[in-house]
Amino acid sequence: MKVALCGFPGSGKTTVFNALTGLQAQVGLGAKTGKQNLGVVKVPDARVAALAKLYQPKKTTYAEVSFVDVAAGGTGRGLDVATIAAMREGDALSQVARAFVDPQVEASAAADPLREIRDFESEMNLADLMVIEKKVERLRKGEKGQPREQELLERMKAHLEAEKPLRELPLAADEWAQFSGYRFLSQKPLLLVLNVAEEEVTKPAPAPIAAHATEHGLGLLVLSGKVEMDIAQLDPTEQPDFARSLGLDEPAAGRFVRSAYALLDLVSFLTVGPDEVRAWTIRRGTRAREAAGKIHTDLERGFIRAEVTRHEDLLALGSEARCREAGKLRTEGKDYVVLDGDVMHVRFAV
Ligand SMILES: Nc1nc2c(ncn2[C@@H]2O[C@H](COP(=O)(O)OP(=O)(O)OP(=O)(O)O)[C@@H](O)[C@H]2O)c(=O)[nH]1
Ligand SMILES: [Mg+2]
Repeated sequence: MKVALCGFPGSGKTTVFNALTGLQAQVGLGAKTGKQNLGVVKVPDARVAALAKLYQPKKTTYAEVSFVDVAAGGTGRGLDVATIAAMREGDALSQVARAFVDPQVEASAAADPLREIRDFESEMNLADLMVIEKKVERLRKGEKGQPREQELLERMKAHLEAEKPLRELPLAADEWAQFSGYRFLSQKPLLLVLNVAEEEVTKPAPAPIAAHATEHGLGLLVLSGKVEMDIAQLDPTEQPDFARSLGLDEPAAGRFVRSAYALLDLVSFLTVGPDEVRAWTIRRGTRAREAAGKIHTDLERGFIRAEVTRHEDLLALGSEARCREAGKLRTEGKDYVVLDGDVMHVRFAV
């Protein structure tokens, strides 16, 4: 999964990027250089850690999320071509909105995050609208399109012109499917990050922003990029205690990744053995055969059955053999819907 961190210049994207990845990309320069930062983080997962303790495998592999810090290039508030292109690559977008005031930061006197959120949404709607208008124009002039393409695009156009993002346009899944190549920005899941001042980290989000997120089905996280960046630079073993000393339950990286998973409706299943204990990411509702394909295409093609245990049972009983004796190991067919935390062993023929 790839999350693109975006937002207006100086909102704290690079600071948040550093907080999430533990990297040390240079802050305060992005808008001038147009430089993008890339980083990968492991998804914290206590189940993987516990299973690794049980199996002592050669290798332990956590699920990963990659982040790209999309420097808001250009001059004004608008989105330039490179920024839009980088955002289109994301499976999800996360807009960092500035809620901190820092006298050292240029033009940082007043913060109006809700306005920033709305303005940025308008920019994303506009970027999609421009693409759609061009296509509609060509179709009107006689370019051959898919069946119903023009009709649906006209509906999207009207929707965007009413200043509503495409994720709020109720089209059927098969209607959306033919437009997947467009990678519309306003259709992507959006996680808002309210970048607050150091002394505000333990406060909930202001009511109007929380209401906005709820009303529009957006994720929302409150954090201080600066504080979290300090936490992320510490040794991992010291991070939880330091976070707690600041009144935080945990570092933001964990909260962020969980929110992104929830927003994208992602879950993890697990595989275990002496070689590797590993978490695999799938969309909720994925069936066993398709899930097996995540591990290897051979496992999908030659799928026979899946042997499934719950990680709780496996941890409590100590081995798959004991789970079998206790009736806790199920045999499931290709259409079994894999659940979060299932431990799966795929039987297949090559
Ligand atoms: N006080 C305070 N300052 C912050 C916080 N987050 C970022 N800043 C400061 O705000 C300035 C801009 O932060 P960046 O992380 O570079 O912002 P950006 O969104 O990446 O900016 P561009 O890449 O230029 O668009 C820097 O001087 C940061 O130190 C925060 O939580 N609190
Ligand atoms: Mg930056």
